[in-house]
Amino acid sequence: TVKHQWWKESIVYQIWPASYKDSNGDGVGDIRGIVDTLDYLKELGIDVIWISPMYDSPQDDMGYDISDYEKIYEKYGTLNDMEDLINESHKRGLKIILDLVINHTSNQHEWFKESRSSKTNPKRDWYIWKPPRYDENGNRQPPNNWGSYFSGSAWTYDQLTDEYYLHLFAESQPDLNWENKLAREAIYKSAILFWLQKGIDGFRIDTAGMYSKVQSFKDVPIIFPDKDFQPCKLYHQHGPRIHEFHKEIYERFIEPFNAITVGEVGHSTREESLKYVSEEAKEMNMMFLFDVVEVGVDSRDRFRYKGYDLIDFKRAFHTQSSFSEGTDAWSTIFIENHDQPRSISRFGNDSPEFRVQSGKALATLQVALTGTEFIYQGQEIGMINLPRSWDIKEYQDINTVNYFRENGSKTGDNEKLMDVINLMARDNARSPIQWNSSSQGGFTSGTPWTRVHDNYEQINVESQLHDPTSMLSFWKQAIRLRKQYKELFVYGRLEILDWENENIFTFLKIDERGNKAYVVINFTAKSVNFVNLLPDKTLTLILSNQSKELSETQLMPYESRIYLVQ
Ligand code: TEU
Repeated sequence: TVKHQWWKESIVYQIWPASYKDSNGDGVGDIRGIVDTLDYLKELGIDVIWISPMYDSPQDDMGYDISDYEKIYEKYGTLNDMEDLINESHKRGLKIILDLVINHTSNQHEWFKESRSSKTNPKRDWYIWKPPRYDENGNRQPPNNWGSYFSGSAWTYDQLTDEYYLHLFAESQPDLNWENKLAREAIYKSAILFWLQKGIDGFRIDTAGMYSKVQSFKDVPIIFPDKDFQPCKLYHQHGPRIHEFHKEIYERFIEPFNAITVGEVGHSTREESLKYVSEEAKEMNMMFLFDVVEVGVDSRDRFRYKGYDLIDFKRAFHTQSSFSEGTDAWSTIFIENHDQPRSISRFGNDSPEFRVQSGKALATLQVALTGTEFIYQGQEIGMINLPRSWDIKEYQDINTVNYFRENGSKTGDNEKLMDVINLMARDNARSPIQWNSSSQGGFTSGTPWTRVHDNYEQINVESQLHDPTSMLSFWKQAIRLRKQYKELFVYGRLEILDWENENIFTFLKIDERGNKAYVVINFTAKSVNFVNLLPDKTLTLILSNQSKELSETQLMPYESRIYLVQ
């Protein structure tokens, strides 16, 4: 039997502070803005709020480049505001988890400034420094062929000491050296203990599989012959000491504070996943796997898009949501976050005709699956990707900008590249939340740091709040239902009934007593034949995304239904 825990039943809502709500008119979202909307989140049915990095940072990677773990980025507010947010959340029974970004810091962090200052500085070894290699012509080259997630080499040369430092992400995000015990202790004290003592309830652990690098720092095998630098997961994902590090964090900090954690692990086999999240392993409570969000893409390069069909999609959900079945581990459910495009544009249909319908179908799927459910800001009102007509200049994410710089054609014909950028860029998730139909969608009274989507008059919170047929009302209803039937939806076993069907996704959720829910979703923009796969059972409808009477033989475009089976 699966052990019941409050965090398994919780709905977690992710906030990306820069684009959430601006309370002071400087064009950037802030912590006050979050405090002002806590009742809205409570009303939606949220239990836990995850705040993406709000720490002091030069914002090269939107706060995932931290220059001081114990300070707040000026434009977001102050430590006082954070304390208020924690208190005001707790008053409403909401928990707060923070992003724990400890694979790297910003190059503006004091630790790195010291580390780079000389080869003999006591903090030199807190980061990963290596001497250059020289090619046959005597030209200086990086220590190996590892590529950064944000294009180019994973190494940057520093003239001051004639060595390179490692950065799996941006040049301004040097990787910490987890082999160094003093560095680890400093991370624990500043990034973890400081915040637990302030009363937060846990962490989302960034890049949780990457801290332990294979220490030989050898070249990786060539995967993309057209590139100078190669994806190097082989030597940094699930490295030799990764589980030791997580056990240390859990035992010394997470468990004593009774906190919860969800690790961003991304890619791993079932066997590897269980090492992180089996209860017995005592490393983290849950993990994010990328099976669903990377369906149809090459996981080593998000802009190499291959496409997918509904069968791939089913397989991805099955892997992600049921890998823990029969074990003491736990899984998560999500289709959006700050690194992913909007789900309606990607997995549904963002045309005006089907946007709401397909959004509700996706919500139906989400609330019915096993695992802790995560929703990303704006998902609840059905926000969609940026308009295709926008110029590359509207894109601000370092991932997108660097990629375009490296891959944009010299002739200026970039239509194909822009198609895939428009489909997959992280910028799609980062446009400001549309609160109402006033100028700038009510996000700010000033000039927004990034452009507000043109559709804010059609898609915004205010217009949906009191409309019982809105996306937002549907999410509320769906969340209530998930909680009401938690044995089935949160804890139940998943059984897919139509693996081969390319149009419809049909599955059962089965609880420990054998009670069943029957879920049917049409994933196409056409009406399709509906064949009831349980003809001799009594079916009671408990959720539907249609306003008309339901047909017994047809499913409308993107129609979704959940029945209880008797
Ligand atoms: O992401 C790490 C990660 O593995 C990726 O999803 C990454 O964003 C993607 O490969 C880029 O194409 C985390 C954060 O979620 C992300 O926002 C940060 O940029 C990254 O770590 C660095 O801190």
